[in-house]
Amino acid sequence: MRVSESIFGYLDNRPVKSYTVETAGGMKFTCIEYGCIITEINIPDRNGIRENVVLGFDSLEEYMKYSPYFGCTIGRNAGRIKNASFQLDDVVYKLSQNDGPNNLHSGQNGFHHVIWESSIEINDQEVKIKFQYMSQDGEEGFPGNLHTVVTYTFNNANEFVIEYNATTDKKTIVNLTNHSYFNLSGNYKRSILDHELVLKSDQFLELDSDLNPTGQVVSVQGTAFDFRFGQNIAQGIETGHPQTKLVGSGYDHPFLLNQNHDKEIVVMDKESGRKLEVETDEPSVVVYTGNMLPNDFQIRGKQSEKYLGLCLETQKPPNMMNNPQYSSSYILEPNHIYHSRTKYSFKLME
Ligand code: FUC
Repeated sequence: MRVSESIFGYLDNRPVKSYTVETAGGMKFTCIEYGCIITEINIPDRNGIRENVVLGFDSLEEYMKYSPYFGCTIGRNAGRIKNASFQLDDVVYKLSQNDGPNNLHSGQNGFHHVIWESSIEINDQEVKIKFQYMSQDGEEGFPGNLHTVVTYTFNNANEFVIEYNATTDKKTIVNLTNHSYFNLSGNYKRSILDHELVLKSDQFLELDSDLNPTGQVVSVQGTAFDFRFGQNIAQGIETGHPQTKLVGSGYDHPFLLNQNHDKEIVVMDKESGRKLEVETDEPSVVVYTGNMLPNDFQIRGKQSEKYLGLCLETQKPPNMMNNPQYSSSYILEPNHIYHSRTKYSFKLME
């Protein structure tokens, strides 16, 4: 395995480092200290042609100007919080309203928008890139000084693992994820509409018109949300299910996972033969099919457009800190550790 380090750009005169890891399996991965963003994942197709399978840019300026959360860590809380507020014990915490009346991905200056301190560890089998960030008590409205470590670990089998660890000095909520937009066609040649998705999920959460989960858990059986036996994204959208229409003809929904660490999320692109398996500790995955991707900028020479990327945000279902049935799972107390792990394995289809 080889690792190289360089300066990706400067933010307020501060250098932002990038790391590139090349594995013996042919994966070439680049990430940066700004937002822990994964800028590129290059993977061979069935003919051995190595191409990039995530949306990203080559400059910080573009990330600042356009990026709809490409490749970043989302925190302290992933997804929407209805009316941008939540209650812990007797205190109501007010967050910024950056998505109509709601809070989305923790506000303008969430974890995606800060510079993390990085270090690397290398041994024969693995490379680890570690990012750390100290979020101050009250930052973006959240209580507690929260110290977060995000670690990317690589091996030679084209697998990488994201681990999240966090500790606080005051009771708070934490729900972290990564917001990579995958497109297995390679260098964004095609949209993700003909990607096949397989999900070990019997239930999804219904959304309201602001795209917040209503709390209603719905069976996928016989609906556009049934990915248990595999379904192309386009096939599901074409059903015209009211919930797919609501989010702009696509998916932007939390699916409750039946199982963990057992190939619970699989995406395949038949034409390139690339396959991605995702395994996680988390109880759900928000499947977002890029329905709202703007089309007023270029992504490495390709015009951005709807359905160009597929996000698989492993996390606790959004907004459920406001639901008594789920709220305790979001809470992090002092002297406890938040820990969560998601593994991404790139393979070729048989
Ligand atoms: C996903 C979606 C949101 C939003 C964002 C950019 O996490 O759930 O609807 O568009 O990405």
